[in-house]
Amino acid sequence: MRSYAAVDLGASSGRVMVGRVGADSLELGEAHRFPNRPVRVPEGLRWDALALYAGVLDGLRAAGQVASVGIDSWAVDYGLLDADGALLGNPVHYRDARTEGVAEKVWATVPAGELYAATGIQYAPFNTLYQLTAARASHQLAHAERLLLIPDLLSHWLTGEQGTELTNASTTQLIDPRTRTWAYGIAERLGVDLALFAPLRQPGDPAGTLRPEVLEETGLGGPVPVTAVGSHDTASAVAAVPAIGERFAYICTGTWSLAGLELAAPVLTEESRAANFSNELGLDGTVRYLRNIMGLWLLQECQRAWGEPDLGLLLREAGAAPALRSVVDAGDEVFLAPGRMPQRIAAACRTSGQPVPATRGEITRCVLDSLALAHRRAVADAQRLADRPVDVVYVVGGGTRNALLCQLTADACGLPVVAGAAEAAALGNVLVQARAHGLVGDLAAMRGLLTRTQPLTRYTPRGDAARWRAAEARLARR
Ligand code: ADP
Ligand code: LRH
Repeated sequence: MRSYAAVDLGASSGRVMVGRVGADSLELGEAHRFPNRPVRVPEGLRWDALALYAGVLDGLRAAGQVASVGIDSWAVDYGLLDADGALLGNPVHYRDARTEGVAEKVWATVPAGELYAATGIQYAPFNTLYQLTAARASHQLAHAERLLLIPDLLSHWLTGEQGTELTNASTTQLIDPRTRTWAYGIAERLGVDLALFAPLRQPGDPAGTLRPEVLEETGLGGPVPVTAVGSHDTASAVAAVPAIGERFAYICTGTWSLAGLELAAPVLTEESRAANFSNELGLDGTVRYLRNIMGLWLLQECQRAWGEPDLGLLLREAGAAPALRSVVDAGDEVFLAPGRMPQRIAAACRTSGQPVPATRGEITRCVLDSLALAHRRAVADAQRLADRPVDVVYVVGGGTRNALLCQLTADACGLPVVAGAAEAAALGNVLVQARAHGLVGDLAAMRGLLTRTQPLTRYTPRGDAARWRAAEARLARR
């Protein structure tokens, strides 16, 4: 048995998990969890990078002696370092308003169709490319010598080494998914200096060892290697989908829902662009062909607006509320920014001519029905666009703890749902480290180990397909 520490930073919380891996065993335990709270300062919405790093150090201390450490986090965001290696300001949050209207400026130089054909990444205002364009005239970018994506930044602070891990790099919209390296031509035309980025790293590559000061602060005995993992949390989570064979779709449900397929090659058609699917890079040459859906963010923001009532109670009220009464488009950018979420949901229902949910239970039900509907659309569209039929939908991430959401997803998709690990990203993170140390085989072997060791819950679709079709039609008519 060997122990690995998985640092997994989600948009709502950070955690340090410890995975114990044996010849045919895999156990995961939580060493430390801490909130990840964005901070609004006069210049905008920022991540508290130092609080995250402090949480990581606390977590490593709590984890105890491990064979290696791996880090994954949410995508697209980055920290800038100056020539002395100092962080230039707090990393900008992807929900910050600075990217409003920026994509159109980028498309004036490289038309959206051409950009998609070269990078395979769906339009989202916060893609790193648009963030860099928004920051072009900023003092910080002018003084930056290095750009490190969030997991690479934390890895740098732990080790002193720098790299750009590939799966997360693919979310910058500056990677060509066919060559799996930088889209040099796109970067040049858009004036992005690729020298800002440290050399690319693959999942499984060594990423240095914990610095002596880190060992001292965490009480660990050195040397402790840091191993590059699929540092995009969704890459790690998809690696930990307990699937057998190829005919499956996955939905990673947390702050976001990422719904799609695992493919051997990207789909770069115009139809795919119009349907807003991304070709993010996964482990072992795979492509994560998926759509970003607003996810449980919608509920998190309602909970915040309501003063954080008990989630179990809310879900029970939602379970008792009328089904499919009103639905909103859970992919709609209007829900991206924080604040006033219950009102925004009510407004969307009102303008689409549906009953306006009033109670907390009704609003929660509207969110869950809308998410399930968005899952249905993504799973159906992905199959059509990639010409890959599926028999089952695997759900992983924090949303697996929400049985109502899983059941509604099965109902909406008309397919069995198998709910895997709530902490799938941490499991994928651990497995890639274990593999780099020779303990596990290829992706199929990793998934085999998961199916033998992790509890799975199965949800069978209840045959109300017509109601979901009708709800879908209601949204399409908007
Ligand atoms: P992220 O990694 O993006 O921060 P997670 O994968 O941790 O998100 O998922 C967080 C979400 O999981 C919460 O917002 C909540 O909706 C859901 N969740 C967590 N715990 C529970 C629970 N006990 N019951 C129902 N839902 C839960
Ligand atoms: C989920 C996630 C998702 C990205 C978003 C910014 O945590 O990494 O895959 O699109 O955050």
